[in-house]
Amino acid sequence: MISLHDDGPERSILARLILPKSTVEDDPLEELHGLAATAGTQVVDELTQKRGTPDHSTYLGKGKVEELRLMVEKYEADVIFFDNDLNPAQVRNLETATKAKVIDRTELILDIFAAGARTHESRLAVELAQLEYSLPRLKRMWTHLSRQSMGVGMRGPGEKQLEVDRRLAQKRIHDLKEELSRVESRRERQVAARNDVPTISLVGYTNAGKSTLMNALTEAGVLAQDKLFATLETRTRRWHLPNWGHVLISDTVGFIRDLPHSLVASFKSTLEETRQADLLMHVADASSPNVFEQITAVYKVLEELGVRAKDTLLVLNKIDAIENPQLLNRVLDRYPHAIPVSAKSKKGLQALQEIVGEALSRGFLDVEVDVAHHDGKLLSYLSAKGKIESRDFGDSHVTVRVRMPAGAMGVVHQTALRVAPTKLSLQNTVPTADVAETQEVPDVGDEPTDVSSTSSEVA
Ligand SMILES: Nc1nc2c(ncn2[C@@H]2O[C@H](COP(=O)(O)OP(=O)(O)OP(=O)(O)O)[C@@H](O)[C@H]2O)c(=O)[nH]1
Ligand SMILES: [Mg+2]
Repeated sequence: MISLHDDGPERSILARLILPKSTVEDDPLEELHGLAATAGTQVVDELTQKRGTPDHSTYLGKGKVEELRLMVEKYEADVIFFDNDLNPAQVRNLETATKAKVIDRTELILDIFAAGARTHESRLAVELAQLEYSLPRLKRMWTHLSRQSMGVGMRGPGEKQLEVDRRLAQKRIHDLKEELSRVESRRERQVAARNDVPTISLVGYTNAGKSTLMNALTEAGVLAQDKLFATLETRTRRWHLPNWGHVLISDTVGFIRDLPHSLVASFKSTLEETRQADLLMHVADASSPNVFEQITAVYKVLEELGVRAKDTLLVLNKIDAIENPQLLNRVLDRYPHAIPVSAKSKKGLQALQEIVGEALSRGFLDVEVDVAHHDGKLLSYLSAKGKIESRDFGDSHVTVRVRMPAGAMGVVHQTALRVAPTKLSLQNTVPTADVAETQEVPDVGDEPTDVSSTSSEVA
């Protein structure tokens, strides 16, 4: 955001209307505070109000609007951020009453995304979401103007201009959608073509520590920051899982509650890795007082994205920052299979690796396949779909030891001379995650290789 003060950043005031159905966190403005800071403003004051329904013209009640006006005056504030979504008339009325710019939750999130988008793909996605957000507002503003200042049949210049703007916006939305759908199908094909290695995708609430965990596991050097939406693109790295071999792990954009629908939709291509991943690692910030709401919000976004029925591991991060062990127990009571870790101190990472290996094994089989020498087709199928561990050439056939995705076995059975479980298969003993024990990670990953990113990052 542009600073209007010579002496520092824009000054903001936070406001939230708490409606009867909303979950009220311990600090109802904590998240908005983070968003306001990420947008580069300095928060100078805040206000909440509980009400049965929003006021239809000013969203908050009259008394609270007057309080806001006084706050703006006192601190020379530039902008008021609302944690709610407001309609255009409410925004306008509040701006008139308080003499400050009024920005609702969706607009603030879009602004942060716009400021952070670095790749061609994420820029397209944000522009589309922003246009879709403002188009109905243009339209409503237009109806409002024509009703108030112009009689029937009169076409003032203001109205004409708005109509032109609206048409331009619609055309641009159309073009952006076309371009994004091209990017989407290209990405879909790219990701699908990599079906030889299992893929794991990190998902989670923004600021939960996904990038930090990715770095801890693979030495990837992905940017991790104490700000919301530090990551807006997808980066995929090779990860060497002891007892398993190479897998691909990707880190992507974080989620937030009530994420604007248009934004979710336009980030589909960025989230393609997630949509096609074999396993999701859902990273949650166990030290946050809102951990339950955040976990729920992430599952909701995954559903909106159409990512269902997938093996998901819940990883409870930041256990080093939990002062009261009761808090962690509270989360573990509800999610007994969750894996407590600290990406920062690397506690619990060893156990995490073993559990990931175990989860991947569920979909894979270690088999010994006898293939006739002339059956080149099956031989290449095995190396395309599976991970070959050894080949023994006999007189009449080759014996291949291979780890295959269970779903690819049908084809193997059609022409193989013999298929049997591999003797001496890898052990899948999974020790329980012990929070109290510090576990250093030996040999995590090899050279960090950026095998794919949604597009190159700007240095
Ligand atoms: N105390 C503690 N802090 C952590 C841990 N993991 C991450 N953090 C901090 O949490 C903040 C956010 O970390 P990121 O890795 O950027 O989080 P993210 O989930 O990638 O966030 P976005 O990309 O913004 O969605 C940073 O300040 C990290 O240093 C942890 O295990 N313990
Ligand atoms: Mg990140």
